[in-house]
Amino acid sequence: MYNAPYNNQFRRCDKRNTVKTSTKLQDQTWYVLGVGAIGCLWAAHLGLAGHKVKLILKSCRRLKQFQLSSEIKLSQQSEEFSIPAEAELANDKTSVIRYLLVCTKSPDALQAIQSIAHRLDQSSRLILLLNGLGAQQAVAEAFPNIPLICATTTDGAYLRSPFHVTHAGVGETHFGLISHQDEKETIYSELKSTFRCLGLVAHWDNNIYPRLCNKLMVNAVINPLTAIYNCNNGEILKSADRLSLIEELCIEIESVMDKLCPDHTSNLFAKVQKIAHATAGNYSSMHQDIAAGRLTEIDYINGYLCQQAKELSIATPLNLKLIEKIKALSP
Ligand code: KPL
Repeated sequence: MYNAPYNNQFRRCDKRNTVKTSTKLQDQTWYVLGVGAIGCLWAAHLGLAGHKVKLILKSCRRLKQFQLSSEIKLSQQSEEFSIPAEAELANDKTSVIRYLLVCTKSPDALQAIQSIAHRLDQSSRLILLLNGLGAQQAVAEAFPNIPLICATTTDGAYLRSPFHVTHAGVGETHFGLISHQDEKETIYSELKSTFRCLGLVAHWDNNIYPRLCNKLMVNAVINPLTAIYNCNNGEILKSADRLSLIEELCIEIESVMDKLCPDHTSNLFAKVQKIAHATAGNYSSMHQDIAAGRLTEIDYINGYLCQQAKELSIATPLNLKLIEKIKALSP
């Protein structure tokens, strides 16, 4: 299912070796903000494809930790790669950032981008690979002069240790422009060549909103339920009571999305069961956030849905209940 991951021009590193040379196809420096599993996965693949990668870190402690090796480790399909990268603090530099990939948690996205606002201009390509909805709109309002690209992924990844990512499930990432539509063709042709050389599957969508909504709908069921029941994705399917709650919840979510995004895919109940089954052994990101005492993305998933529903005068009692329960479990 992978795209041909490595072009002949790139030297592929052997197991546990470091990528020593690579002939750059394009002169692109990619900055990555948010170095969780997905941020590291993309940073690693951009580096493997020959781009210069710079991580923007939020503390001196993280910077020092990264500089012990100055590389990102990627484990995938029983192979290990070490990809050299650079890192800097948000306020350390002043040079303009042209390619910025934002993979933070949704609640942190706006503030993180604002911390480097002085380095962004109209030529910047701002790509938001975030969960849920709401943060993208806040960034679009705060940065009206910069074309905003949103992305959503089904790749599965987890961090083994800081800056060491395992690509656990091969999925796809879809990108699309949500502002400055007049620049669509230029931006698309620019990014197309980057995506083509990546070892990740990436597609451009003319309308990314339905895809963001589809992901949100699934997350609005699996994420809070796994956190509330303190279980993995598969276990939410394991009782008749849980299944009937899921079914009712799906109906409520669809009633909102039918109005909000008529292009969403149908039969959420079947889709949730399929995804929970396919990722049965995984713990959802919300379960992991609660377990680690972090703020969750509930306001950008079920919260976004309820807020939109309120404007549409649609009742969402089940979603409101889930939000209340998650907030009670959150720090
Ligand atoms: O996207 C996910 C998440 O955990 O955020 C799911 C689909 C629930 C997979 O774990």
